[in-house]
Amino acid sequence: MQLVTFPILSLYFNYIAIFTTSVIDRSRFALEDNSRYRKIIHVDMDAFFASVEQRDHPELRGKPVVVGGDSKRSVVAAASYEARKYGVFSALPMALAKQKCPDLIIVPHRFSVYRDISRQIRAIFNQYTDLVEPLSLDEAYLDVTSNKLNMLSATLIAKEIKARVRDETRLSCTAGVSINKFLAKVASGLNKPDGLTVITPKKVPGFLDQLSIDKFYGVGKVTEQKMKALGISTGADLKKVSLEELIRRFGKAGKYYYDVCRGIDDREVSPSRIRKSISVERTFEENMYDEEQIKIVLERLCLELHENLEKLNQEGRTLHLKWRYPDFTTPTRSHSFQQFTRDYSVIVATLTQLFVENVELVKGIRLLGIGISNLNNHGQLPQLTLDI
Ligand code: DCP
Ligand code: CA
Ligand code: CA
Repeated sequence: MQLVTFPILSLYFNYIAIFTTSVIDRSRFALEDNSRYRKIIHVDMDAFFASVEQRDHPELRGKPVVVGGDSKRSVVAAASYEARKYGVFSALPMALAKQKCPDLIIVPHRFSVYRDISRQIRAIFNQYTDLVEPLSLDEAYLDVTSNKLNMLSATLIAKEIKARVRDETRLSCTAGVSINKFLAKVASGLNKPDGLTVITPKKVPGFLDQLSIDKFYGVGKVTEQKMKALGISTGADLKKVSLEELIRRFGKAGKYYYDVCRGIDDREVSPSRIRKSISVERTFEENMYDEEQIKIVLERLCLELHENLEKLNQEGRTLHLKWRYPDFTTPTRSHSFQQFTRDYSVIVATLTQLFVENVELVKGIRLLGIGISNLNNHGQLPQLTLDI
């Protein structure tokens, strides 16, 4: 919400280093870091989908724009900074967004364009290091402790990356630089848009002590409320709670909270694991015999598969169908294409045909599953979950 106070900044290339104010400081960070600390950068594109639409449609620039559908059930996927001034944010129901901002311009998404830009920025990251871990289409962690250009200063790398992203995509991003993933991620959220925040090793304890609990990455709305009820509203408060109590109250995450408020986060920046296939399945409570009913389930599964492919920025060449008879035999059939696809209608048509041609419905079926393999791993993204 603090974003609203920085609308003008998006117009300029702004280097905001609230924790690193001099060149001397920065080089010291580099030296210190070189021997004792990792150098992690987190980069996140500003108002990603909305900025892309403003880039490609100049008439939308400076206007309140959202990307999303315009039906009753649609929600805002992305909001331009101009739209945010009206209290319009992502995940807000579109109807409500229109009430808040009557002049709102609603633009449909162009997912393939966003995916291409995602690849472009990843190619820029890869010029510095192979240790790039995308968290979603528009953000990634980079470990630049040792990097391809032998640069000592992570801050300088972040500045270069910001400039290259701007040159090559005509879009702005915000970066955070620090000694681990947690701090880099939090740092990149502080000065949006077009910001760069560096938390040097020396500044880490003071920074964490004053950091309000809702800014801690990994503390969601529910946990925030729970912590507030326990009198924890800053990092300093969190540090006073024992490990035992945190584990008792928050389970496994308790250890994570205990560590991160002390500046400890040993998670590696791990480039995406290569995924071989994506699948979804349903087991029925009772054996199913009715073709129309099963086709409804099949369509539902196809939609889930299609959505997973979009989420993971993936496409594949081979579709699989599997089904289980009451005697637990589980046949499978597959069909391959020349081209990669994640098209919903192609998925439905292909799997429906496999289903009609192969499944002996008179026997009844107790499970239906579908999947896709031979994935195009170029655009691969890891699962969009918080790995704590
Ligand atoms: N996105 C989406 N649905 C959501 C959240 C996000 O489709 N519920 C998409 C649209 C965003 C993109 O992912 O543009 C990146 O999400 P971010 O959370 O990084 O948000 P933005 O990039 O839009 O804004 P910010 O400048 O705050 O990062
Ligand atoms: Ca973003
Ligand atoms: Ca993001």
